Amino acid sequence: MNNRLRLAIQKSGRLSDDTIDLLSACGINISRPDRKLRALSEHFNLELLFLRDDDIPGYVADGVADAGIVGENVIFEKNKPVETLERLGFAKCRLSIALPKATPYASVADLNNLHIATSYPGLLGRFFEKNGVQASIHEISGSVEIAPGIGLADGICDIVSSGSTLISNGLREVEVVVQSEAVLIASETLTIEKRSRLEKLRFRMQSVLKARQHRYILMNVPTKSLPEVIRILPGMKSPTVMPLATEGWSSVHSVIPENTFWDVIEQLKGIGAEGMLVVPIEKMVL
Ligand code: PRT
Ligand code: ZN
Repeated sequence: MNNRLRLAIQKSGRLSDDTIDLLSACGINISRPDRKLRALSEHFNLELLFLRDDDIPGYVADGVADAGIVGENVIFEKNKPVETLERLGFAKCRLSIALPKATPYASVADLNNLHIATSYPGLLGRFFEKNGVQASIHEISGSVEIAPGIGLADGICDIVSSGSTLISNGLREVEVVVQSEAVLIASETLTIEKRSRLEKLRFRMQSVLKARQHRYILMNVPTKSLPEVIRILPGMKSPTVMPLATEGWSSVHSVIPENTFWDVIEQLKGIGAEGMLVVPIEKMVL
């Protein structure tokens, strides 16, 4: 019975929707009556614990949860002994130091003697130490970006995503302390049975994440252009090629990475590909 895997996820916040979507794409549907703090998923013999993100590394390190989904920024800050298994591709952001626009800044040495407000004292302290900066840290738990404006600090160290919060508070990003995204973490003391269940979950996640990074493409090309088409689709060992009823034309099917997608499409169009269809992929099992 106690092979049931306990996965800690954020109760409500920026990670919640993407986490639930990912689990659901992995065939794990969650019913959470009355927004309870625990829920079971019948399909995968999984128990979910809904927690504040800050508590997730500690719960996983202590073995109360077997695994968790949380932002790397929180893992680095808490500095708990957990194993990071997989980067999940959402909640991408960075922890950065920002100063009022008018404050001159050329290098980290300009941070000396400043007073910086942050909710990440651990990460910021380590950044200062690594860079030989002597600055003081003022720990606050929220609305960090207003600290310089109200005279509480000379600058801030906070999460940045689009950068618009900094701009609207008259701040300028001067140093990136760390890049972050949501990750799957595991306890270092899992039993063999739990480890094997977690590997199954991880395998499903990898199939979903791979699929999200690729597109399935179908097109008609002049048969004489096939060698060039195959050259343009370099990552693919063997695109599927089928003759069309119309003499001199072939249908080509292939899978291409999302990040090269538009370049590839333009090149294919350039050599006469027609009727291109681009289809999202649900799972990719390699
Ligand atoms: O209640 P709980 O403690 O669980 O949640 P929380 O309030 O501590 O965290 P939450 O839900 O706000 O964020 C959870 C995680 O999402 C963070 O730990 C990051 O890993 C990730 N993430 C991604 C972000 C952002 N993007 C983000 N933009 N976390 C916070 N922000 C905030 C940032 O603090 C700042 O106020 O958004 C503002 C900046 O956004 P831009 O787009 O204006 O730059
Ligand atoms: Zn939090």
